[in-house]
Amino acid sequence: MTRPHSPLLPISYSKDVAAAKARGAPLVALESTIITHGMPYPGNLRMAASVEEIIRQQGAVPATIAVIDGTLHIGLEPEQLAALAQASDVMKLSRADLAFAIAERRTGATTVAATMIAASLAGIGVFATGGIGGVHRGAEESFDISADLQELARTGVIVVSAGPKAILDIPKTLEVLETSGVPVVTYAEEAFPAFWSRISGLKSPLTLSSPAAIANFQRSREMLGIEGGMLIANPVPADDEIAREEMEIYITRALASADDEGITGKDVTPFLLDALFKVTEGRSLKTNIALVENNARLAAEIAVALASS
Ligand code: PSU
Ligand code: MN
Repeated sequence: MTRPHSPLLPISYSKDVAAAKARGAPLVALESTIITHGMPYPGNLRMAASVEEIIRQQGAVPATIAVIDGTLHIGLEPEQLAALAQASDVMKLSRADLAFAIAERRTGATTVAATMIAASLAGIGVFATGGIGGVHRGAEESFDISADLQELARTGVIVVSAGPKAILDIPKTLEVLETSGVPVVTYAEEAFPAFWSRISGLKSPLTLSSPAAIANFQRSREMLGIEGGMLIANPVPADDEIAREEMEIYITRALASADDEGITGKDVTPFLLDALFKVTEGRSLKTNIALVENNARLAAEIAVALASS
């Protein structure tokens, strides 16, 4: 389903994405905040390129989304991707400021929320990321709840993640998703994952064990006319995970330094990811890359299944 938008919108499709749309090939959207604010260079570029390649290997076409000099790009050419991965002064765009970057001709990377908006207006129904934003620990004081959650409630895109980032309050994140009517489906496991770890200690609200079953569930939602997105939680592969108890030690340290330095707002998530990269001496990044690759594969399989359903 394509969300209506004005023909005046400065939007540009990459060659591959335009060709895929013309022949009705399955497409998978990818965000860019993970590239510019979630990982250091050059690991970020290697991740972005390998994720695109994995999607192609499954018979789908990747569409990495970003705003470059005020134009909304659906799919980036390799040079654009390489430039974005090294650029400084890139905005982190969510629903609140996606249009600001376009109006002011800025360059900005799209978060889960902004990528969902862009994917939906480009007619792309499946999106792969690492982990969604959610309810931060201490949200009862800080009120820090990611706009990703509201976007899942309203925009009809299937988001494939490894669960909410474990730096968050996962029980509260699940409560908000349930309240907003967002289905949360763990892939092939009853246990709800926690990004770097396969297990969060919580049971998944729903479980489905094949891309075809996920496509079928989506079709049933459409038959009922239920709007909004769906969250797929795809546990990180066992060989790449960092066990929850161990990760919790690092997270506690990272949260303490964010607190010491008075980090707030949009800077919180990038700061914590970087702090974890340092305390784990790069292990958290290795796991992050592995889980995004794993999500890209599943997202492509879902896009292929939807195309034949
Ligand atoms: N997944 C990752 N790394 C990231 C993100 C997701 O593996 O950096 C980004 C996504 O763009 C997500 C954002 O939307 O983190 C959440 O930011 P916030 O908590 O400020 O809403
Ligand atoms: Mn926030």
